[in-house]
Amino acid sequence: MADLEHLKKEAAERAAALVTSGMRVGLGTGSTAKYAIEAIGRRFQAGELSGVVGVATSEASDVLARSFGLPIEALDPRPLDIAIDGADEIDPQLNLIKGLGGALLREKLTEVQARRLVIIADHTKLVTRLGEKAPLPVEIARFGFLSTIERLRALGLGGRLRQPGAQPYLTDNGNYIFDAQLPEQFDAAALERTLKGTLGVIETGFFLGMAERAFVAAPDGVQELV
Ligand code: ABF
Repeated sequence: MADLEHLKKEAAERAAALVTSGMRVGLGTGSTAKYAIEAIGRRFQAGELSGVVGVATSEASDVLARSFGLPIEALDPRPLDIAIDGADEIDPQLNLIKGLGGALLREKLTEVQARRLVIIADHTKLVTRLGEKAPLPVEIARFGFLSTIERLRALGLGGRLRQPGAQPYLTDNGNYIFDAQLPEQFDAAALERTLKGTLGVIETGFFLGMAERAFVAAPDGVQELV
């Protein structure tokens, strides 16, 4: 297993160990969250966990969890005991950029209802300020997307529509993603409010003040950040 994969798995297993019987668990998306789902799934199959219910943040995570026999329910207004997910950037206050995996809307809808949001990552995701390495994914409506992108550019945001091939990337919700380049200096909370007030914007990849803790794996061990 490549080094980074090993680190992701270590962080994921620390978080999966927090799941106990009877919990409603938000299941994240991405290559790190995949290890957490597998770890929870193995504990479930071994009979170590009973009565656990998962709420998946993507079709892919839904399929993976079900492959272990884990019961999956749709998101409803009840709180989740815990949600475990990866991130693209983690700042010192545990503010996050998420959404390079494309699941930001379902992740935010799910994780805002979690009593505890536990982030799992390898050390390359740590930054001193958001936007240092990753763009900010902004999910936008397909209808009129070029107009929405103009509105985003008028806010001073560079970046581009996510388009890995001939067609734009389509989210599980049938929307597009604009990967915005953040300026050097910005107020994340203010920018989040502005973006949420911009016509055509459905959700942003800012997860501010949501994470309770993060397990971040480096070659010298797993750090727990709170
Ligand atoms: C999800 O997966 C996303 O919010 C984030 O974009 C991505 C991180 O993926 P990985 O763990 O594969 O780097 O958590």
